[in-house]
Amino acid sequence: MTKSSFWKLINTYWKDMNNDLLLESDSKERFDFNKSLLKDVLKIHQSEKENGLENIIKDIDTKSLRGKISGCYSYKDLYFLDDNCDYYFVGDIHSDAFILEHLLDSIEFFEKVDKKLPFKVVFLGDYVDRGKNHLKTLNILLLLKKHFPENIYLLMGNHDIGKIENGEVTLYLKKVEEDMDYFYIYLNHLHQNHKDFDDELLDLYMTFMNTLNVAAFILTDKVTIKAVHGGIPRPLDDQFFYISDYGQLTDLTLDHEETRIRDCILWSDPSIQDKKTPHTGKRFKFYEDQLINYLKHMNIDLVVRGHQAIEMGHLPLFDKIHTIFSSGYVNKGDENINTDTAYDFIPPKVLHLDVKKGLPLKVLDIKLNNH
Ligand SMILES: [Mn+2]
Repeated sequence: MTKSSFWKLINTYWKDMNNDLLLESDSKERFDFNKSLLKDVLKIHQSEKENGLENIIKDIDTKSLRGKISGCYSYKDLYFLDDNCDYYFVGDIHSDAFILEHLLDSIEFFEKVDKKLPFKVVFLGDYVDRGKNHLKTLNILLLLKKHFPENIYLLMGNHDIGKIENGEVTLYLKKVEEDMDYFYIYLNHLHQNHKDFDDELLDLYMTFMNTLNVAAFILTDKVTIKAVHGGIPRPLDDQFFYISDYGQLTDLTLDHEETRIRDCILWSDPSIQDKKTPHTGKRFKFYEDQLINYLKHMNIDLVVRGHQAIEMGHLPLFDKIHTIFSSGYVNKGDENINTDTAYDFIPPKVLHLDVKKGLPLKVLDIKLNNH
């Protein structure tokens, strides 16, 4: 699929549409387009998961995987990607469809695809909530995964999971407001108010979001990276010996502070404070020595994550963890022309691993006419 046919298809359904407008208009064609895309991508995700690593995984050490896998594998909701190619990491998008077009331009996505250059784009989750274009954002991501399954990898963020049952919305967020800027509240509204937004479509959305993989281990010749939305599991006496299988990272069982281990890696944040504050719950802070112990335990070099709306769009800490945020302003002259974003104070960024050069990662701007 070419760049122009890609955007032509998106514009057929989504030109000038946003959360507010969709509520009033006839949308059967849009809903049907969504349905078929969701079905196609769920099939792709299913086939990735069937391509499992069960026979190869022995322990938690990434070293044991070297030379044994090739391409993309999935094991217990984790990706293992060992293609020795360039990687791009995209932080939180938050229903900002506008940024996706400029982001793909900034990394010359379609040009690279045309030239058959090997590369992968890893999205770190939080696709929905807050911004102005939930469904268009998801449509773009789904269309990308459908047509470029080996270039696009979609991880789960804490905003992406939720549940709607008999008209009741359950979110895993602190605040639940009756606000259309929350994706699941919006979905529930569509389901209850549009005859063409049927049970099947609602179920497809929930299945897609709730079955996304939770982290990706990227193994290139020079560097091993864990990509994830939040961070690391909760330290136990600053250590991680209780994690002895990769699968535990995505476990829904509780850790020693009564929190699902999966939720810890979706929510936790690095901290530069000297004094450790003991934290229970999902959004705990972890410190430099704990991060170093975790990297050693897993035999990885670096964590790349999103989750925090960093003022500059990018923040490296301890030389070992990068926070990246990818929604924000796109200026024309001095004026922001991105009306989809809820973060019009952030310069959005993307991270690039140039496989030939290795570290450090390069920080790319997302802006108008980047090339
Ligand atoms: Mn988040």
